[in-house]
Amino acid sequence: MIKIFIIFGLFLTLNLRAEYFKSGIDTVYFFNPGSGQNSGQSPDYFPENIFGLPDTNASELTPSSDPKQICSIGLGGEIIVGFKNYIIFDGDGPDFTIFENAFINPVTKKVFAEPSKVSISEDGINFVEFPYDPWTLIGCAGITPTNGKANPYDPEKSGGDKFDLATIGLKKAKYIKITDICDDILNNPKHPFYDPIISGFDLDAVVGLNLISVTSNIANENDIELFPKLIKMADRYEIHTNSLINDYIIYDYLGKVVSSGRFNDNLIIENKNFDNSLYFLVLNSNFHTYHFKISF
Ligand SMILES: [Ca+2]
Ligand SMILES: [Ca+2]
Repeated sequence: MIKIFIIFGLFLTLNLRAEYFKSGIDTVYFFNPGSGQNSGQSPDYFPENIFGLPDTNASELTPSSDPKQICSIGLGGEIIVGFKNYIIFDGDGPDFTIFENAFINPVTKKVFAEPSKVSISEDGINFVEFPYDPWTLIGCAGITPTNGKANPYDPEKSGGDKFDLATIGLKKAKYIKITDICDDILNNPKHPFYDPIISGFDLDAVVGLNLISVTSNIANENDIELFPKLIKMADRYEIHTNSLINDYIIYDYLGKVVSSGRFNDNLIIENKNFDNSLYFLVLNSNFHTYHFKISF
């Protein structure tokens, strides 16, 4: 009878969270400005004006329009941004926030919105779009004012528009594409957000909330899971990894399955449950299969 003990626990959850970094973007991969507004596009300001954190002076009634802080993408414009040393990961809750300079019009009490659609990609070629409603603009960037006085890493208070990779079923992404869709509103005076002075999406900042370093414990850039660590102790093996391993299988040297099951955060394999022999441990995740040789 082989017994495998699986450890659950808050302790591990906390450790996993500690692997995530938070940062403003620091890289522009592509920029194709649209027509209309071009404020903040000159090299005097761009791209520093969209790097780092959102303008601390921005609030829901006083949007930032400082070209040192904001780059207008223009009508139909498109920009692809990201992080030099990080990949965005699907952690708990929202994974990144996009800050534009939307504001509440004090007369109409309505948001003055210059929206973009947002899509993300692992390879920079195939992008998956976040769903949005072209009428309510829910799911777009550029619809929620920035609260510059709040912690920009606190999506509950920071304002801006939040995006969760889980919404589109992606585990990771390296590229964020922001595409202005203001023409859809300008061309339709019946649109609830119609305003003749709409002039295109204005990007202030993009802040990653769940980031993983591409250089730490990672076999290559396309494999951003933290590689599982196999630790041999006197009386057992311990396998430490993040929570993305789905299941494990142990084969004997003849290829017969001797144990298998769901994998939850951690795995302990006790010597006393195995013969003095060679075994193969296989860990399966959505992205990868890991093979280990273990012997007792
Ligand atoms: Ca800015
Ligand atoms: Ca998430």
